[in-house]
Amino acid sequence: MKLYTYFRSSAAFRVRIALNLKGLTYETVPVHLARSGGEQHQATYRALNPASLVPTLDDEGLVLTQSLAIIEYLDETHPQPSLLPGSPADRARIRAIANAIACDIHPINNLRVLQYLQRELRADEVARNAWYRHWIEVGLTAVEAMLSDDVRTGEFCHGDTPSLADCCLVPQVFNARRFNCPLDAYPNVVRITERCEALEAFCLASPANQPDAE
Ligand SMILES: N[C@@H](CCC(=O)N[C@@H](CS)C(=O)NCC(=O)O)C(=O)O
Repeated sequence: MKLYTYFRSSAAFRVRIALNLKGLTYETVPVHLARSGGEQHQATYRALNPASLVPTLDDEGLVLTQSLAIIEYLDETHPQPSLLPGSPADRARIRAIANAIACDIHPINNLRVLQYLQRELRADEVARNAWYRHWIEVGLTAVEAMLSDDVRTGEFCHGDTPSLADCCLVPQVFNARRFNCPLDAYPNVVRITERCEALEAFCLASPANQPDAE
């Protein structure tokens, strides 16, 4: 398998965690999101991923996009350890936490949104950081409530094994820390993130441990 990735991309980080949890080896193909106007916009990459976003997974010629779809594909093709375990209700909760991050927080703080704020709306760095931190606060407040109000929360977001939800949580917290967002109001988010970070699969997937890290 080949993973088109960028070390700091949280969507690619999710897939790297899933690949590691499953014990799957893969080749890293770096796509630099900032260099040369963004390599994700080059025609050769756009032919693989029409949205010009990372990650893209090439599984022996089968090209897959969208991190959550990729992780579900990996989970179906390599079922153990399951990243969507349990009953339909369990899986719905895991997907709800994952989507609260991947659909409700991440897209509005993505690079191209921040670039649009800067280039088209002339928002300065202070304003862009305020935007970023605001949507982190709104989103993580919801995630914290989902975790604290439910007995199914365990060592990890759902029970005592890592799931799709944890694959999404850890990269989002990495982003929050990078932008100096206060995390004191989210004790479950922080506790679960630290529990995940103690695992090799998460550690090896982290931005600092990527071959394209700067
Ligand atoms: N929904 C997509 C989001 C992918 C995404 O937004 N990737 C970011 C990096 S985390 C990206 O490629 N950004 C490039 C840009 O904004 O130009 C997924 O989950 O794969």
